[in-house]
Amino acid sequence: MRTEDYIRLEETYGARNYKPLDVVITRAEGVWVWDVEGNRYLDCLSAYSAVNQGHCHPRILRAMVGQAQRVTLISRAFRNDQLPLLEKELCELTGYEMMLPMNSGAEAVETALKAARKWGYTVRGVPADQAEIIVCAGNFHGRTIAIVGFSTEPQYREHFGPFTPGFVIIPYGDAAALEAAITPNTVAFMVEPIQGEGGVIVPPEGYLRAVREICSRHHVLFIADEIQTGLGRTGRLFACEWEGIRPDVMVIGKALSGGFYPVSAVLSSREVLGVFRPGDHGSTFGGNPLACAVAREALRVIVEEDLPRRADELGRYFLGRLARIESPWIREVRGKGLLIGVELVPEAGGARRFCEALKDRGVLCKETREHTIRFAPPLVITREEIDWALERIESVLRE
Ligand code: IF1
Repeated sequence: MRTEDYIRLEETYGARNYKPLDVVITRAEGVWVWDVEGNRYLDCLSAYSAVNQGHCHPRILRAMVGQAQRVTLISRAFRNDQLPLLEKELCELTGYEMMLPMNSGAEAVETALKAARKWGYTVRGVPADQAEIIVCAGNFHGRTIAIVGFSTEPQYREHFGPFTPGFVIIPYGDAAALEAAITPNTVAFMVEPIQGEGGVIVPPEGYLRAVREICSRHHVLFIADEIQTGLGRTGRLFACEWEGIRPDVMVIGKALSGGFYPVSAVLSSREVLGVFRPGDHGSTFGGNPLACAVAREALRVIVEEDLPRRADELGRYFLGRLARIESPWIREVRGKGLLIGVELVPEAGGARRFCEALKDRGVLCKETREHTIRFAPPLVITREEIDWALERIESVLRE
């Protein structure tokens, strides 16, 4: 079968909840992917930062196959020999006291929201069903009804109501707005250290330190959604490290499995995650031995291959080169580490056609918020591979 045959099948049988580029990937390794016609592309999206370790990393593959031959899933009705090891290793790596394993990022976000509400009622004494959680405009935290209910993107909300009450929206990057929005019923503030889907929006220097201080002073949980910015992407193990602050609750996912399996987790203190009693919360696949074995190896690869430092050094190089491109189309180049956005001027007619042109030259990337091209290659990329991509990016943006 050829590209158009696969596309026709998808158009016949698949719901149209995405508008993918017309490239049909059949194989991937490291930063490279191949389509069904044998064409090779450099992946500059990394499955939205889920393959920071590079596609099909051999060490994670070996861990997955080995575990899959022993036991994959037995539910949490019984214990297994992988979850306790992941819990210990992840808590030691991050410095948190406890973790709760889930599968998708949205499920981990929902878990963090439930923990914050129950902490508010049982520890802070907020009146029943009065808990408020503050979030930012331009947020992306997943696609469940509760989460899209506090999205500010009309398309994510339209025709999906009614929504969950108890969420307050403030502008992103404005610490004073957080101070002003806190009430005696506020239990938490949830924020992305950099807004990925919002268009790679980096908040003003000092913003995370300011909101950390405000949350501490008001005894409000500071929840960082590091599902996309975490695990090396921005040049530190976690993006919050750039401002030297520690969230009360941290949510991770995506690269936690290196792209092999949906694995997510909530990390926090005993005071917060200790509110869960047996039967309060769970999921069929959460914390299964296969997921845990994969996540343990995915974390080892991030640390042992020094991926955060690579993202820092190569990100500065990549961003610096992009910022020097002479092009009438570029409005702003921004980002941190290897999470980079090139915002185009409206006259450029939207980023999509530049992504199509880049695909034709062998570079796969994705537009975000219509006018921004996101560049987020796997953190194992080399400087030579960045140069290879830059040649093509410069030629497309100079046209
Ligand atoms: C889609 C966006 C990125 C996330 C943050 C939670 C989640 C995500 C910061 C939920 C997921 C994915 C979802 C995917 C596209 C992609 C995305 F464009 F949607 F926003 F990366 F920027 N918090 N982001 O980025 O995790 O449940 O998906 O595992 O839904 O189209 P998930």
